[in-house]
Amino acid sequence: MQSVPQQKSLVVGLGVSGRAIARHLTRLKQPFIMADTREYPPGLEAFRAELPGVEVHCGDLADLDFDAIDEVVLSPGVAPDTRGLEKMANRTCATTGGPSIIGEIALFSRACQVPVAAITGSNAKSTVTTLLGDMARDAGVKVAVGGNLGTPALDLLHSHPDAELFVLELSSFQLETTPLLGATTAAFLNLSDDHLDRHGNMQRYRLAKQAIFQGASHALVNADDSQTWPLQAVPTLERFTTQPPGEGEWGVAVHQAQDWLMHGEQPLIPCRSLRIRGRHNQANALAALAMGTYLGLPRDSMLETLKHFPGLPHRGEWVADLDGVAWINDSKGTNVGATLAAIEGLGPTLSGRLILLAGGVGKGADFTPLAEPLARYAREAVLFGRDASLIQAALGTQVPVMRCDDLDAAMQRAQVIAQPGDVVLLSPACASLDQFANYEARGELFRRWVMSRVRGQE
Ligand code: UMA
Ligand code: ADP
Repeated sequence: MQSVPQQKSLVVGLGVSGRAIARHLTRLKQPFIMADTREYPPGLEAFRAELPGVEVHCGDLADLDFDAIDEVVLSPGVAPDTRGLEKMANRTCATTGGPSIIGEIALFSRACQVPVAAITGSNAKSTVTTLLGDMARDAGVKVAVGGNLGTPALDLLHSHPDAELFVLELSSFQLETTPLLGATTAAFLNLSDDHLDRHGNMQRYRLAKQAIFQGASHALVNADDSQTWPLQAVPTLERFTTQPPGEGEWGVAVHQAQDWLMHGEQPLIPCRSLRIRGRHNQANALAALAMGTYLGLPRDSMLETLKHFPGLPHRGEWVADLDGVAWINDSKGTNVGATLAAIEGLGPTLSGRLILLAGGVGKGADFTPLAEPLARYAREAVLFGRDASLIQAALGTQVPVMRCDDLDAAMQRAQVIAQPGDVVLLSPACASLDQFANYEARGELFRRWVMSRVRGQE
């Protein structure tokens, strides 16, 4: 058994987040040891090179002497019920009086002195986080943007000592270990099946995300998705919707014979002035405008940023047209909610049919919601990857299905059956990790494949 001196923290996970936690505690001169449940974690050598004096434990956490540990700081990928941690689960931290198992964002909240805009949801977090960050920057605010997206929050704190605002994308894994975030403005954008392999059921997944409202001054929720509404009272509550808004709500309504983003009865901008497309992106724009308004950003400046915002790669990104067929990369569609938004956004605009490329790691999700919209719009669902059979079973007999070994084969199949006016959409409704390093690698393969055919035609 490894002995640990009194009042040490234990940091679990040698990845991006764990290294940011270790740097932060080093700066604070707070004693800690690192641990990773893998015997040979890939980040070990890099960690030792960066922080050579730090003790590292690799393997089963149950081998550690938890009597000498005051607080455990988990990386997001490490579940709080990991073997060994039960020894800490019901303990109170002697130093803080709070729970003895926390995460990186709890340390961030303790240290951060300036306003925080926090964004969660099953989908659209990165889009809204980036857009709000751009709006703040364009309005002249010294803003730092990161969290689950890009730079870890604790690294941002130190790389941006003069920041006037932090805009953070936060995952359910991060929020689950954040007892009191204290955001100035906190948005819960939407909830659909995701990460059920970690949280067990939708109720626990929702509860983890609800932690975003702890200590928030302003809560922004989705009027069309009651799962996002706070379970406790919040000082100021606002709502966005893709329907005509009620009083004080942010929504979409017809004005001068076209759809506009609205705040209550006030028209803000015609939807067709936005570069990002689809109802779901209108919701995203409204969320950023609502949060920006609460933060005091000037409206004209925010609308100007919004007009030019191109969206992020791998999120409904048009790659090219091949023989009259549009190929769209939505590789970040890693859950059913995102894929539904993509199908329902594209479906009504099609002159032909949709060919959906989907599959990978399903994370325990229910795929049946895809059946009805695919029956309406799809020429075929071309399925690949580990959980292709689960998707096929959920689609039933209403949707023609073809099974392929991998994405490359699925794209070849799509090219054979596509007709002018069709759209080939990669929106897998699954994580990529069975066949790719990450969703970016999956999207890059798609992009390369399409562009090689485009060049072949030149
Ligand atoms: N590890 C253990 N035991 C476990 C699980 C992991 O010891 O049971 C160790 C691994 O061996 C590895 C380390 O933990 O050494 C990895 O930690 P991690 O999985 O928390 O990953 P990080 O590299 O620290 O990245 C994390 C987030 N990863 C996850 O939530 C899985 C990153 O989000 C985030 O950008 C980063 O912190 C900085 O905040 C990624 C993600 O996929 C992009 N997020 C999910 C999503 O967006 O759907 C939630
Ligand atoms: P996140 O960071 O939550 O994963 P992203 O902005 O990266 O969010 O988008 C993830 C996926 O969700 C993409 O496939 C994107 O097209 C889709 N998406 C974007 N906005 C929405 C929305 N409002 N509702 C549902 N899906 C959305």
